[in-house]
This record gives sequence, C-alpha cells and structure tokens, in this order.
Amino acid sequence: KTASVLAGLIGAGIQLSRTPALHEREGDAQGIRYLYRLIDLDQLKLDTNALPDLLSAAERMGFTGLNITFPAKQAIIPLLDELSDEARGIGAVNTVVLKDGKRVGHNTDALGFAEGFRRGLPGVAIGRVVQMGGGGAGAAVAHALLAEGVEQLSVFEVEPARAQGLVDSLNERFGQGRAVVGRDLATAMAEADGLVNTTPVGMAKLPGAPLPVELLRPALWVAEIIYFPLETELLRHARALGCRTLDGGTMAVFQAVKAFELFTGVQADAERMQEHFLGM
Ligand code: SKM
Repeated sequence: KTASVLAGLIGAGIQLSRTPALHEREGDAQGIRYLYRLIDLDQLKLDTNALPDLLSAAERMGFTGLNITFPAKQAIIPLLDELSDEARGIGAVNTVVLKDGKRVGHNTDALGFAEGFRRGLPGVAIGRVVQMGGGGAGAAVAHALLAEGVEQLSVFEVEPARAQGLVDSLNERFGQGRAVVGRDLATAMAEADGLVNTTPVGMAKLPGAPLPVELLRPALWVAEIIYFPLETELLRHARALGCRTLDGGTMAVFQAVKAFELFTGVQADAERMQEHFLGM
C-alpha cells in the first residue's frame, strides 16, 4: 500500500478548489499520509510557459502526481512521455502520474462528467445537445456525451480552429455527423434537448452566463461543470424556469475519485468523497 502521497493542482485562479481537501480527507480515511498542494499560476504570476519548469520541479521534489486544470490541460501534453488511450482520444490531460522518471497523462474528467450525468439527469432526451465551449474540459465532456449516446452535439466555441479540431476528433471517434461546429445559436437552442456549459463563464472570478438566458426553455435540461459557485447564473435561470439541471459537483468529485486511484493505486470510496464534498 502507498505509504505517502504528495500531489498538486496546476492551474490559474484555483484558490477555491475543493480538490485538495477531497484527496487529503480520503487519504486520512484510508490511513495514507497525503499532502495535496495548490500550484496557482495567477498567484505565482506565471502562465503556461512555466509548465516545463513546474513539471521538472515537481519531479525533483518527489511529487507522486499532478492534476492539471484551466488553462493548461492541452499545453501540458507535449511535455509528457505517455498518454492513456482516453487522454489521447480526448486531446486533454487533467491528471499526470510521475513515476520512475516517467510522466504519464490521463483524463479523469470525461469519466467524472459521465458519472454525474448518469446520476443527476437519468432518462433525459439526448437527441440534440448544445455545448458551450470546446477547451480542455469541453473536449472531455463532448467525448463523454457522445459516448453516452447523444445523437448530435453542436459545439459553440469562440476560437473557430479549436472548435473545428474538437469536432473533427469527435467525428473520427464516434462517426461522421455526430458533432458539428455550432453557427446559429438561437436555432440550435430552439432544436436542442439539452445544454451543457463548459466555458469558465459563471465561475466566481468570471461572473455572467455563457449565452443569452432568453434562449432557455422549461423543456431543456441544463448541465454545468463549474462548481464554484455550485449554483451559477445559468443554473439559477434554468431552475427558475423549471428546467432539469445538473451542477458541477458530481463531476468534481468523480474526477477526484479516479485521480486518487491513479496516484495511490488504491480504490477510493466514492460515496464518502461525495459526502465530504457536500459537507464543505
Ligand atoms: O480536472 C479537474 C482537476 O483535476 C481539478 C479541478 C479543480 O480542482 O478545480 C478542476 C478540473 O479541471
């Protein structure tokens, strides 16, 4: 059994992250000495150009592994030795295991979103779905949605090249036509069964809604991956209309469950981690 774990999260503006507490408390419960540090690019006044230095430093300091969040989930990839099939398919990494001088990238976000979707929105219609955002987290969510059986996903993303790249990789993996680059948001929303936000708009540090809330309707389900705050402006409007909704909490917990297992080699107690999260 793992004697001790030293882990960290690299990202920008991550001071409110619940991930350190989730890992450390599960470590406590399992008798594993566990320390999980925040490596906040904003606080350090660094950007993704510092990733090579930070990775080497973590290796030299004996880190077991790292989680990677916005804006580094794609920039980290060229610095890694190996990728899991999942991470390669998605094209984004949120978990890096450092072992025997090797850096192995994984993606636990897709699994985390899928678990939340199954638990939180059982039985919803999955014909057409609109996704806002196609960045690192968005790629994982899009792969999870198509794997869950969504027939057609429209991806709206401010960077056109990034949207096209994601759509191409989705269609390659799931079949031509399953994903399209979104162009006319009002029409796509009028035809959609569900909406997922994967942009950072709505986070405590970036308040607002990722689309005009007038486009929401009661029959639409609305999923969010942001979890601070747990109720974003988008979810607040959707709930006021009576939409079925999913907040970002379950994804936050289940990405941590899987990352804990990758870092420790020991199974995590998902229900206990969920309880800890709800008590925070
Ligand atoms: O993928 C996760 C990451 O592992 C941790 C995190 C956080 O603590 O805010 C967010 C997601 O990007």
